[in-house]
Amino acid sequence: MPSATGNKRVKGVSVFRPFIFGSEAQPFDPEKRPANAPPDHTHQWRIFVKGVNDEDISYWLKKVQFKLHETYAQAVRTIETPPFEVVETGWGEFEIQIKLYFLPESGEKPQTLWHSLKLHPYGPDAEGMKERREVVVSQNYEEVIFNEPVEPGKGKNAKMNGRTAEIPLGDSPKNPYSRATEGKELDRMAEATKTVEQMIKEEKEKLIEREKYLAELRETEGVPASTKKR
Ligand code: SLL
Repeated sequence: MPSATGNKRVKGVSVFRPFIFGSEAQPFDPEKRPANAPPDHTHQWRIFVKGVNDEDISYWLKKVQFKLHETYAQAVRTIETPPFEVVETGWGEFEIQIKLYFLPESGEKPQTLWHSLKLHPYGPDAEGMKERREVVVSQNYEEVIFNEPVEPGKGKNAKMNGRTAEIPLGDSPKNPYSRATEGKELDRMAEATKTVEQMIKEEKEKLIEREKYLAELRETEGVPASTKKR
C-alpha cells in the first residue's frame, strides 16, 4: 500500500530505531542557586531523547514535544533540532509526556511515550546520593519500529535529500549507522556463520572418529557393547 507520502512501502521489512529517553536532576548547590529560579524551586533537571552513544538521530526524528506539568508556564515545549531536550528547574516530580514526530517523508505517525521525572535519589544508596547531591539519572532504552518503511528516493518527496526513516546510504561522523556499515556488518556475520559451520563440521567428524574407536575397543574386548560402562 502506498504511504501517506505516496512513496512505496517495503513489504515485510521492519526498521528499528533505538534511542534513549529520560531525565537527569540535581539539587541546587546552595552557594550558587540559578539567579532566575523561583524561590520554591529546589532542583535543576533535564528531560531528553537522544541516540545511543549520543548518535545523531535527526535523520529519523524530526521533532520532540515535551508536555510538562501544568504548573509550568508554556507547559508544551517543542524541540525541532537536536539536542532534543528541555532544561528546567522545579520542586516536584511528575509525569512528562513525550511525543516523537518523524520525518514527513517517512509517512510515520507520531508516537507518544511517558517518563516519570525523578528528582530524588532512589535505590540502595539513596541516602548517600542525597548527601553528596549526586545527579539522579532515570533513563530507558527504547526502539521505534517502522513496519514496511517507505523506499528512499522515490515518489513525490524524493527531492527532500532522499531523507526517510530508512538507514542513510553512507555514514557521517556523528552517525555511524549507514547502509555501508550495515553491509560490512552483514559481511562479518556471514564470515562468522561460515566459521561456526566449519567448526561444527570438524566436531562432527571428530565425534564419528571417536564412535568408531569406541566400537573397535568393544569388539577387541569381546564384551557386548550394551553391558559396557562408558
Ligand atoms: C507533586 N504532582 O505534587 C506533583 C506536581 C509539579 C512540579 C509537581 C514547578 C513549577 C513552577 C514544579 O516543580 N512543578 O514553575 O511553578 O509533586
